[in-house]
Amino acid sequence: MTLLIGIIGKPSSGKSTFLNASCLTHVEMSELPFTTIKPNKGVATVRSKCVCKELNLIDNPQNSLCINGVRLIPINLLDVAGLVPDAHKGKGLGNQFLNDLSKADILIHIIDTTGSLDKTGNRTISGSHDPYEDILFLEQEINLWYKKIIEREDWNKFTRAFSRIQKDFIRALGERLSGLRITPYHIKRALKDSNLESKNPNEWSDDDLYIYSKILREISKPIVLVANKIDKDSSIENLKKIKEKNKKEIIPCSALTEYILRQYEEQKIISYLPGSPSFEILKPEKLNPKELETLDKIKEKILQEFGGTGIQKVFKYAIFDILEQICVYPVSDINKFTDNNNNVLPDVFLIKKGTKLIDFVRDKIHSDLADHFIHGIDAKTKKRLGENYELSHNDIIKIVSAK
Ligand SMILES: Nc1nc2c(ncn2[C@@H]2O[C@H](COP(=O)(O)OP(=O)(O)O)[C@@H](O)[C@H]2O)c(=O)[nH]1
Ligand SMILES: [Mg+2]
Repeated sequence: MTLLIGIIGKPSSGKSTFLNASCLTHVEMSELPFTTIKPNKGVATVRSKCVCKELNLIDNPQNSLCINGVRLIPINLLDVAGLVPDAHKGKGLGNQFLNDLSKADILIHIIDTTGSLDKTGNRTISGSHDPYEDILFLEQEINLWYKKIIEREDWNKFTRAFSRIQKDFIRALGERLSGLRITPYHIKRALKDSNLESKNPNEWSDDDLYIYSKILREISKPIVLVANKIDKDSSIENLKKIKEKNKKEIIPCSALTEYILRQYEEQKIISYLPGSPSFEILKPEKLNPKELETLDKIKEKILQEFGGTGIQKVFKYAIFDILEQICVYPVSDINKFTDNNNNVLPDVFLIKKGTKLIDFVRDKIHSDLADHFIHGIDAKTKKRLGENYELSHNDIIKIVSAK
């Protein structure tokens, strides 16, 4: 299954712009809170150096793209409507918007770093709002949403059936959380990390329940912080202040800049590979002096300063650093690195580091193939691989099965 990234943030922080810029879709963008009522979907790509380079092959990818030796691997994005404080209680259609996030593997918090929008996304005196507060309130809303799903209306009645934490409690809790892509592993790890492993569930206090919800949320839907609108002077100041208070990584970004560059690129006025720290003007005659000035500013104040618009950095950080994904290339011919139709290095899959070969086959290729699995072969070394082999980044694998 393709990874799903949920884009969250208060109204007008730039979520739709971020989605449009990374996918070049055309979702309505506006200054008015709640322009986005239905979630908008898009497909973006994350980059990884392709194995075609090390093997000196010319590939023809099927499930991805390869540009100058860089694989562009699809990821799904979902832009949900703006979340306001008390969203978990239903404020601003909050419940509906939070439920849209159920299937997300990771969340990207687009922060309005300018400080000129209040918590509900309405304009306020510039600089009067501290964006750090948005980080706190939004994280809390997501945690409280989890808590609500866990405790429902009947937590006391529910927990009475369990005198201590056992398999049946973990299974029952798993059922409550089944819509959220939460595994028994997540549930157990959160019990351990919250020190609640040996506390009888019907003795958990409200605080225990919150801490458990928070830790479970951190494990199952981590939040990546993005300081958007970094093209504004006030944002630079605010980012400094946020970094003093907040130890988590925060990635500076200008979604609007990416959007502008990709539009010029679509019209072939500039050449720009998204994620790169520079662009080249191909048709200066199509640009008026004001546009030329804007592009100059983008080059100097964004690209040179931050090494890019930030969008690709966000994906790279989310997928490879936080979700710990690696790239695996299945093939059927270990000498030519092709599939059955002679496509060289046709597919690449993102999977979690440490995944066993048999689980990879079952989840990403075919359960039938997993059921009749004999062994795998590492196409680079031609070595046999057993079902418990732990896959590594850039492995090229052939599966031998009895079917
Ligand atoms: N200066 C600047 N403005 C931005 C940026 N990203 C979005 N905006 C503006 O912020 C406003 C709200 O954007 P939108 O994407 O509709 O926000 P959403 O409500 O979070 O989806 C629009 O006027 C955008 O042009 C950015 O990186 N820099
Ligand atoms: Mg929007």
